[in-house]
Amino acid sequence: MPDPVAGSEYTVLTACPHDCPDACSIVARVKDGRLLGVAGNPLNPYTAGNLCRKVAHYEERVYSPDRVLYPLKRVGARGAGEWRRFTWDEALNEIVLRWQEIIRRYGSEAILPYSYAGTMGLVNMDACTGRLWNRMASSRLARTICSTAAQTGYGYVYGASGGVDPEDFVNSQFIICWGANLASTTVHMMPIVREAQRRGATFVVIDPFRTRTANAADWYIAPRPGTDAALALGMANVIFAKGLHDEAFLRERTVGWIEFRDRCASFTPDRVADITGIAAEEIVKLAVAYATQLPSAIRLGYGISRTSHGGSIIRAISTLPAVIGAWGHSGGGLLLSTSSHFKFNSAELWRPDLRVSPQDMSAVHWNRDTPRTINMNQIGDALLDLQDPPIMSMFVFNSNPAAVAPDSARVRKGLMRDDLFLVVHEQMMTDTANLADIVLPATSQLECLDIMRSYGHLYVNLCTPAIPPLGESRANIDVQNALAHAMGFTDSAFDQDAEAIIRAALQSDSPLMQGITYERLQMEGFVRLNTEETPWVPYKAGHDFATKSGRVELYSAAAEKDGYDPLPDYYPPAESRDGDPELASRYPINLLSPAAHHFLNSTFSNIDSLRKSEREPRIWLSPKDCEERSIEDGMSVRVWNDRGEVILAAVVSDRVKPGVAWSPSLWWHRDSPHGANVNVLTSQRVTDMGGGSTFHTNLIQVAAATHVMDS
Ligand SMILES: Nc1nc2c(c(=O)[nH]1)N[C@H]1C(S)=C(S)[C@@H](COP(=O)(O)OP(=O)(O)OC[C@H]3O[C@@H](n4cnc5c(=O)[nH]c(N)nc54)[C@H](O)[C@@H]3O)O[C@H]1N2
Ligand SMILES: Nc1nc2c(c(=O)[nH]1)N[C@H]1C(S)=C(S)[C@@H](COP(=O)(O)OP(=O)(O)OC[C@H]3O[C@@H](n4cnc5c(=O)[nH]c(N)nc54)[C@H](O)[C@@H]3O)O[C@H]1N2
Ligand SMILES: [Mo]
Repeated sequence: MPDPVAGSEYTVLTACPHDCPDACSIVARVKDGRLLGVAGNPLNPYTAGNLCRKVAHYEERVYSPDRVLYPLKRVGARGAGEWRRFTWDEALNEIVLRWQEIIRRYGSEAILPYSYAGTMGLVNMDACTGRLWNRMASSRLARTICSTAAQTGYGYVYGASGGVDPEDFVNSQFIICWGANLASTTVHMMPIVREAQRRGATFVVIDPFRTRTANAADWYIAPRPGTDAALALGMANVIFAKGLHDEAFLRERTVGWIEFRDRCASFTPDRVADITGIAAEEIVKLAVAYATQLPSAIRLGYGISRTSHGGSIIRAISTLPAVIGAWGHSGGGLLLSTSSHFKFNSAELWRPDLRVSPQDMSAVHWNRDTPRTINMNQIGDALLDLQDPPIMSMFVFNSNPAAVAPDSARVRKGLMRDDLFLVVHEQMMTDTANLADIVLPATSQLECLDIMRSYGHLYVNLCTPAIPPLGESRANIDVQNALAHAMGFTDSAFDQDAEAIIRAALQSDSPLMQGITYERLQMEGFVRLNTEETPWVPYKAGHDFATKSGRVELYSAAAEKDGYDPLPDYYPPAESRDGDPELASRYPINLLSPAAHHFLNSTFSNIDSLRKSEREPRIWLSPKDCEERSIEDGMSVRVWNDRGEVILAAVVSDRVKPGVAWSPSLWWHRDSPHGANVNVLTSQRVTDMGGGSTFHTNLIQVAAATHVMDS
């Protein structure tokens, strides 16, 4: 931290840590150790001096009345909110005594670290997800709630998620934003899109909900939820049939294009129209425009992959740029994620070398050689049903599972278990922290050191602390190192502080990482990956894709080996008219619950000004569905399915078609009517590939709350 002169105002170059592709460079203004405000760093070409609504008044979050400032021990009933302050030493001792007892009786797998991306820092996320837990042989967490379905589907085609440079979209003539809500979730991409539009590009949005992004589009297309694979394969079919494909690219740089073309042939415009609800002529028009208004690019979202067949959907859409040979040309290609371009030294972060076997930790008879893995999307069932051993302790950090995980009623029941020892390391007294036995206070990013990659651009950011930790809060890495020491682990890894870990992570042979040093990051705040040019065009002729063949795998032997069809296909969503007619007859409406504009998952949902902007927990319903149910705008409605029930305020709106509903995520249960947010309705079912979440494949019924319904 800089050593300021008392009474003077100064600035610190730092970065936003939140789970967002934009990973902004920030200038923090500080006086006497207090944060006065933040602004986007004007020198970073992608941040361009702008911050989103959520982060623009970050001081509201840093100094929120919900901040946890001291270690707290539960004194009343679980969830009653009665706490006693105690010291860090007492807290660490108690945790370790309980854990040692659990390991002795149940084995180390009875302990589960549960985390996601509260901070995306490589130190306080990546390193904290490996190291200690490897050494403890705890159960492993499959971190699947967000991106693994998409990564797996995309990976079968391209090997790794190395999308095109977002700054190159200004050079596109045709941009499809597909299942992404850029104007809310990737706000720094919108000025780039607008600039492309000024230069003549057509901007298309494909989304069952007419989002803010769709309002900025030249052409908006609303498919039935979960049917996009059919649309993509249908577009490919039109392109092949009209001879608009790039045969040279297909021959030289793909695998299996003939088999792929034959597969697409069954996706005629009429069949696709029937599946997607989009007119056949519009499908043809879209395919022709995509293949002829060159260069054309697709911005693909993760949101669309949170459907029962999300992996197959992403896989099908991802083939399109190869069909028209869009790769390797400025303004062309596809961007799902840029993350695999950041080649940090991941072994130095995760430290797989620290792994021991559960058998090394205790002599319990059910111990395996390798710890089991628990899918975070099924944490409700895992807490309630798993045996040999049951989960006896959960250590939660960087996440708020009570609010964000699907099938909330089950999750909450699991977290309420009397015999569960629940420790939550948090900044805020969240729905999850409120159920804990011990709450440990966490620093905000402005109070600790870290380094960030991005999944939406090509800049590395250093998060330099701007202010001292509030209260007794500590960074994740410091807490986990302290726990390791208290457990008696003597490995030198646990003596590494954030700076040592960052320096180790920067040791990389990748040409893209050359010249990125800790010292330079300290001076400049951010450094662009060492690309040949700006904007950067990856995968030019002569540069391999990351698949085994080095080509785009339209026919995937890897998929076949994993038990999937080697060619992409369309599958009806599990909960839908075609996927489960019986269920659809009882629950005729498909609920989508994607990102809210003013919240970030459940982060920021406790900040007064943002809560005011988001108004109240709401659900958008079509005029037809409302009329049939005598629902008027603003009315409280009951929304339910076999998993549970919530009360929401209805918005009668033609932004959704009949049979579709939209409710932005995520309010805290604490702030929701009857203490239940939309995740009471979502299911623990996982995607076809990658074990991902299915937040958008959930059928519901709706009725005016004043009417008594039989359920
Ligand atoms: N303001 C804000 N920003 C965020 C977040 C947030 O919560 N709030 N979350 C952050 C995180 S963790 C992530 S992963 C990213 C997510 O960023 P996005 O990928 O943009 O995610 P979502 O908004 O969840 O979903 C995108 C869109 O997919 C649409 N969709 C759902 N089902 C389908 C379908 O079957 N077909 C099509 N075509 N579209 C579908 C939804 O209606 C939604 O508008 O955003 C990050 N940024
Ligand atoms: N219905 C529905 N549910 C969803 C989604 C959806 O679209 N619809 N989106 C899903 C997606 S894409 C995702 S990624 C998940 C996100 O799930 P989570 O990663 O759990 O996301 P957040 O709700 O942002 O909770 C992060 C928590 O980490 C805390 N935190 C922040 N920084 C730190 C730190 O440095 N240390 C510690 N110890 N804690 C910290 C924050 O205070 C916050 O409470 O939610 C999923 N849930
Ligand atoms: Mo996410």
